[in-house]
Amino acid sequence: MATEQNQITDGMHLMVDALKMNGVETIFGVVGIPVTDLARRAQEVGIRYIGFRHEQSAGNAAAISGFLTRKPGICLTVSAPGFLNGLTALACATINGFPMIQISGSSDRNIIDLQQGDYEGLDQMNIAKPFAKAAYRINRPEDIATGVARAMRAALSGRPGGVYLDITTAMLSTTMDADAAQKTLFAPVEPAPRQIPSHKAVERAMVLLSQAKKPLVIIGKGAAYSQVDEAVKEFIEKSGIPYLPMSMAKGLLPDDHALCAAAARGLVLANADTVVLLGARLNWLLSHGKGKKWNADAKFIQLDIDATEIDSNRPIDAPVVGDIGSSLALMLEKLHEKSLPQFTDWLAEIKKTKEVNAAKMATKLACTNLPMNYFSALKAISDVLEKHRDIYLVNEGANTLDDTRNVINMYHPRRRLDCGTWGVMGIGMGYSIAAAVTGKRPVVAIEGDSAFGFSGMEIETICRYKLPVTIVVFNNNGIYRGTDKNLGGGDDPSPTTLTIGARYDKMIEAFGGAAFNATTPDELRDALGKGIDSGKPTIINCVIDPAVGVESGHIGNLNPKTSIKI
Ligand code: ADP
Ligand code: TZD
Ligand code: MG
Repeated sequence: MATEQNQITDGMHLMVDALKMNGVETIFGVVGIPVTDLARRAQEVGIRYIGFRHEQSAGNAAAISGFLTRKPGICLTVSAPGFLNGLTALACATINGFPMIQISGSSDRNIIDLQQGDYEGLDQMNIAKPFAKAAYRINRPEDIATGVARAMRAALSGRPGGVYLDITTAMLSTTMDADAAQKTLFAPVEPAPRQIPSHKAVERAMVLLSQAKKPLVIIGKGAAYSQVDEAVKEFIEKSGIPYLPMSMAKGLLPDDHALCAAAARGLVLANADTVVLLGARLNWLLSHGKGKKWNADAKFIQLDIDATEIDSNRPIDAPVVGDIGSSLALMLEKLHEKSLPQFTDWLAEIKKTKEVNAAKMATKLACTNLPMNYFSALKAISDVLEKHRDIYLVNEGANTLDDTRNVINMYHPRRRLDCGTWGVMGIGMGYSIAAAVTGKRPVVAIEGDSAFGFSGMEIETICRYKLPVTIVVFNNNGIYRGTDKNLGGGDDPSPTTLTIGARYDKMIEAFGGAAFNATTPDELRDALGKGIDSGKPTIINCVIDPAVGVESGHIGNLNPKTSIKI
């Protein structure tokens, strides 16, 4: 205790003690009034502090470290603008179901509540509420342990999410007897309790599954988050049911698994008669489980920890509400008692489609045109990543996102980190930093040139902490493509155009990182290999044909349908 000689402590010291007691190993943040000393003290007691250039990236880092570790990631922000900068990431964590706590300093309640205009004054907790799973404020040091425990429990239990924890300037400087303060500290017992589904629900699901002729399992990031990788694998292999991985569930089973139906996605959605949702929501990413992509007569079994998710988009025939580990364990017991029939014809149909689609993909990947298109560039990247199957792959953009997801195979759980449920741009550098810091492995970030711009300044953070991150910027001069013209005929670039021929690699030279410009697949292969092998911060500016991108990547259909053509 820094203040031991006079036997007192204060809110700031006690807050750090509480975080330490709760097992917090890393804080991601940006300092300033009133949290600078809190970050200093955290470092002093051995909590790693990673200082960012913008709170949104710090928040994204916290969120994804929560996904990777099943412990809430901690983001520290200053009052008002810093708090608001972090709030997008907090909202994003909540939407994605990632456990995270944004701890923000705030200014004087008496001035805020009377709206008298404090320095960075804002009624932060009330603003955070709609974007967070829960929001709390600690007004007295004696409440710190309770506040932290409530935040931990709210972030982790049930469907995980983002929690806001407000710490006032007055509370941080309020003193307290040191012994009495220590006695208030505790860590919550079992903050993420198991949720066991009812036997009836499991029985109902297994009866339905036993009647299936063309079953399909859809594995979502809820299953990836649960870290019950062996149970998922056993369920798929023992049942012999083909599966589709959602984007961040790729690698839970290796993408080259015989039962992986990703390359026959259209066929399986349109024909499956029984669908098992394993920690995946029927949101826009699955066309809400209805419409022309789906077999209208399909029956649904849904495994989810959140009962309110069931029936959210279409009736669910067999809900299994519980944590995936508990639910799968009970379903596996039933499978061991009585195996399902073999799905020979269904699997043969899928295999045939996979082979046709694989041949089409091989033709695309073999393209030798220059400048490179997405596929020839991704083929070069894939050649290198096949030798580094355990790296983290961070990915954002439109075409850059969709084509990378389809081309780059994943072989290990929780290694693909991307735009997630909102399709948000700006996660790239925050996710890369957290993956390197928390996952302690090399990271390759494949970034659209527009996407990279949202968090690009964090390359300084990557260099400052000497992180093994290689960033490949797919530079097609713009959002979706770089060839659009200003319809007004003026000199301004079109809304989708970025700087033609920009050299994103040069940016990292300012901070001592390695820079490559790749204009051919060979140059790209060479640069990526060097970046990964060096373990040093690296940017590769990868020149992509500006004309080949399609509007909004694979989701152009979501644009408003105007009857007058632009
Ligand atoms: P994806 O985007 O991969 O389809 P979603 O984020 O839409 O995945 O869905 C994940 C689902 O997993 C959420 O509905 C969430 O409630 C659920 N979930 C999260 N953790 C668990 C868990 N431990 N057990 C069961 N379900 C979980
Ligand atoms: N702002 C935020 C926060 N998220 C978004 N998704 C968007 C804006 C809109 N948007 C997309 O949906 S993709 C994208 C934007 C701006 C960038 C696409 O361009 P890119 O990728 O260079 O990253 P491609 O390869 O050129 O398609
Ligand atoms: Mg682009």
